[in-house]
Amino acid sequence: MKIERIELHLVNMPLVKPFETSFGREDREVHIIVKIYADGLIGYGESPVGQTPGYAYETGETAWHIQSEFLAPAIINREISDIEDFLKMTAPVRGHHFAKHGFECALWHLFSLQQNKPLYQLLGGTQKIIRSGVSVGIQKSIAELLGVIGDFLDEGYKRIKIKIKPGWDFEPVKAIREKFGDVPLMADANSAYSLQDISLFRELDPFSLMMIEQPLHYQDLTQHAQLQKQIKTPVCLDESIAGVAMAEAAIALKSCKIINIKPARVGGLTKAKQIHDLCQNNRIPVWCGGMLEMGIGRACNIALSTLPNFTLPGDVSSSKKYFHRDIINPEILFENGELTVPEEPGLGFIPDDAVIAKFTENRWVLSG
Ligand code: OSB
Ligand code: MG
Repeated sequence: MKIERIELHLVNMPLVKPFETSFGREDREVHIIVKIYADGLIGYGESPVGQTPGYAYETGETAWHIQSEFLAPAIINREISDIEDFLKMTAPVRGHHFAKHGFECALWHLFSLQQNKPLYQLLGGTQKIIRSGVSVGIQKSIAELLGVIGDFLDEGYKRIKIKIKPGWDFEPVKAIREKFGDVPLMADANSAYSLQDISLFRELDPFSLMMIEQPLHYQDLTQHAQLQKQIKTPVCLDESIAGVAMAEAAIALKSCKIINIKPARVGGLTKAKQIHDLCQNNRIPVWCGGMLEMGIGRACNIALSTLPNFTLPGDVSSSKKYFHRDIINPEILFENGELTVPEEPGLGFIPDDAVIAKFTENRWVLSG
């Protein structure tokens, strides 16, 4: 198909509740919605950038720059017959995975519409029902944390992930175990610790967490391998797996037993699927992480989660956990922690241009 028009929309939506991690607190999400027009069809993608370079180096401004100055000019007016073509045309741009993911998702969406198939089938997904947990940010007190977790358990979510940081780690985990028994529980440190904190990780071992996510430095693989040798809790990597090469290295070095796959972090669905396949061949279970996506990015995460090695509940969750009104119809709703994957061609959810327009604070267009 020939790429006729590309639009960027900077969409700014308040979160239902502020989300706090070891690297900061966000009360709104400002993401780039990408629209690509070809053959009378429109594909949508989302770049779920943070407002600070606290999780990844990209922000809305860096992604906008890369998309408007490099990615859009590389594909406008060009014939793209499959995703491989897009990856070749944009290979000269190194890194900037969130920026690339927004474009790649829009193209996957276009191909799924053109072939009249759901995106999950194009990806090779096999699971018809996917399961989700929730990621619970750092709260003001343990009492509040227990309240929030109780509400999510009542909604039926399949596992609880809490964010931890030094000073908010052992006590909250202990309190959750005391109040909720052996609920499936894990902790995400977002790189807040070092190997010097080994005594804390040993103290956490008896709580039988499903895993501890990204305890050490965001680029590290070797120290995670040393840590994994000394603790029983499985180490899961998030930030450190910035691409296929890092996943290969992590497996070779035994840096982790589980990998969190986020398409935005690894540069799109193609790379996400490659990491999935690699993990499957090495018997490393994976799950789909989240970046507080709006509906388009979330629909893309749902499609990815249907691949067979996504055996652990993800952070996908219902729209209403994040936003008062999502940008797609219908909104995403997990019931009892489960969602039946839609069979309609495309993303399975219809982007709502009126809602997108209402929250858009900047636009950019390139026409062929
Ligand atoms: O580390 O998984 C993470 C949110 C923003 C940045 C990083 C992370 C997260 C989450 C929330 O844990 C995932 C979600 O619910 O979308
Ligand atoms: Mg994480």
